[in-house]
Amino acid sequence: MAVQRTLSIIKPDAVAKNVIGKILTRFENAGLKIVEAKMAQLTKAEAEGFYAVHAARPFFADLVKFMISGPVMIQALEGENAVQVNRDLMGATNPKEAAAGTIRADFAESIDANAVHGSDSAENAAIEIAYFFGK
Ligand code: IDP
Repeated sequence: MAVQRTLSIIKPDAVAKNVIGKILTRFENAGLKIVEAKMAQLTKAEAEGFYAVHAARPFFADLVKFMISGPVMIQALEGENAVQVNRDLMGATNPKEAAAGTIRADFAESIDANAVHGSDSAENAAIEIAYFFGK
């Protein structure tokens, strides 16, 4: 498996809990390098654009509202098989279904406030990294 990049967002709930460092440490311990990083307060338009694929879903408005409810930390992570490595670290979308020891099992409260975003494919990772880092 080649070296890949993936987009990670530490969502407002996890930033508010003051666990940015703990989450970044998990990435580093798994061999992922943080090659881009920034704090951001997303605008409604930025959050809607980022999650445009979910625009027709019933939870879309709540998702956007949550993502703009406070600052986030956005990173590009690089490493072997980075997309899947990050998805494995994150755990299932619903923290109640996330495997023990995953980020969502340890830091997330609910399917809405679930601590982290991670790209679900190399193709989407390239689009998402360009969306926030412009390259
Ligand atoms: P993922 O973040 O695990 O890739 P997606 O299906 O891409 O999950 O959904 C994007 C985000 O939308 C989730 O992380 C979660 O915050 C929110 N979401 C997904 N499904 C639901 C739902 O059924 N109710 C409320 N929020 C949801």
